[in-house]
Amino acid sequence: MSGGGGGVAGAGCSYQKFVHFALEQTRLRTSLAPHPSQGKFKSIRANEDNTVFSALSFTAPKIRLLRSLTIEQKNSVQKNLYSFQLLFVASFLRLMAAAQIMWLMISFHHSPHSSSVQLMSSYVQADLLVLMVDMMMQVLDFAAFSEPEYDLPIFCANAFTSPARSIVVLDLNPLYDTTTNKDYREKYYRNLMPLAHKYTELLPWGGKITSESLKFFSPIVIWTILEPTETNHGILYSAFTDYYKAWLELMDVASRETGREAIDRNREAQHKYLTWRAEKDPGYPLLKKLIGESLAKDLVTEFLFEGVNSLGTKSFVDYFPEYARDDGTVNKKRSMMGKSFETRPWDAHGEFVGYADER
Ligand code: BLA
Repeated sequence: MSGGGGGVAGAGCSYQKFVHFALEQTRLRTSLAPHPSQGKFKSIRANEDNTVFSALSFTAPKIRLLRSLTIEQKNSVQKNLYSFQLLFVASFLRLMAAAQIMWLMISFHHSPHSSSVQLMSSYVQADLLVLMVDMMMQVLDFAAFSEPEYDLPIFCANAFTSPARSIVVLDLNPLYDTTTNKDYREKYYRNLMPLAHKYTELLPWGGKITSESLKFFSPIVIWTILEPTETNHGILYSAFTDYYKAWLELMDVASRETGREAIDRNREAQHKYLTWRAEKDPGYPLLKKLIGESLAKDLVTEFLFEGVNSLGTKSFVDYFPEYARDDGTVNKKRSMMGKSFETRPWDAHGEFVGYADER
C-alpha cells in the first residue's frame, strides 16, 4: 500500500507554503512592487472548476521579474459524487462476495477464514485510497530574474506533482554555461557546493534528462523524481528555502555592472534562457490542456518568461540553430540530442564529468 500512502500524503502537499516563504523572505530584504504582468494573469481560470491557478509577479531593485505560478487540482464535487457512487457499488459487491465465501465455508463445515474477510476489507480500503488520490495535481513554477546590470543566476524552482510522483528541478540556473565559463562557476557556485552535497542523498539525481537542459543547469542543481510523500515534501521545502536564501544573499551583495558591453551580454544571456524555456518548457502541453492554446501561449511569453519578446531580437533558431528545419520553422522536437546522464554529471567540486561517465 506504499503507493497509495504516498499519494494520499501528496494530496496535502501544497506549494503555497513555498511561495509564502519566498515572498516573505524577499520582503525582509527589499521592496516588492507588482509587475505589470500581474494584472492580466492574477485571476487566470482553468477550463475545469477543480483546478486553481495562482499567479503573482513583482519587480524590485536589482530584480527585473520575480514570478510565481501554482496550479492545484483537487477532486471536483461532481467527480467525487460519481466516484463515491462507484465506490459504494464496488464495496457492496465485495461485501457480497465475502458473505458468499463465508456462507460456502459454513455450509461445508469449515470455519470462515478471517483472512478472506480481511482481504475483502483491504480491497475496500484500496478503493477508497485510489479515489482520494485520483485527479490530484500540484504544480509550482517559481523564478527570479535579475536586471541585466547584474549577472546573477536565475532562481528556478519547478515541481510537478501527481499522485504517482513529483518531478522537480531546483536550481540557481547560471546565466553562463558553467562548463565553459570557469570564472562564472567560481564566482557563484564554489561557495554553494556544500548546499548541493546536503541534498544529494535526500533528493537523488532523477536519471536521464533532456540533454539540452544541462546547459542551463548549475553544478548545484537538484533534479529529482520523488514519491509524493509528506516526508519528501518536507525535504523539498527545506531545499527550496535553503536555495532561495542563497539566491537572496547573492542578490544582496551583487554589484551593478556599468560597462555597456557587459550589460548587453547579461541581457542576451537572459534572453537566450527565456527563449529556450518559452519554446521548450515541458509544462506547456499541460498548460494548453488546462487553459487553452491562446492563453497558454500568453502565459508563457507574457508572464512565465516575460522578456522573451523585449530583452532581445534574436529568434529561437538564432540561438539554437540545430532546431532549424529546411523550411525555416522550428523543429517541434523537445530535444535534438535526446536524454542522457544517468547519474549526476558534476563532481563534488562542481567540475562537469558527464561525458566521461557516459562513455
Ligand atoms: C517534466 N520538467 C520536466 C522535466 C524537466 C522539467 C527537466 C523532465 C523531462 C525532461 O527531461 O525534460 C523542468 N527543464 C525543466 C526546467 C528547465 C528545463 C525547470 O530545462 C530549466 C532550464 N512543469 C512546470 C509546469 C508544468 C510542468 C508549470 O514547470 C505544468 C503546467 C509539468 N514537467 C511537467 C510535466 C512533466 C515535466 C507534466 C513530465 C512530462 C514530460 O516528461 O515530458
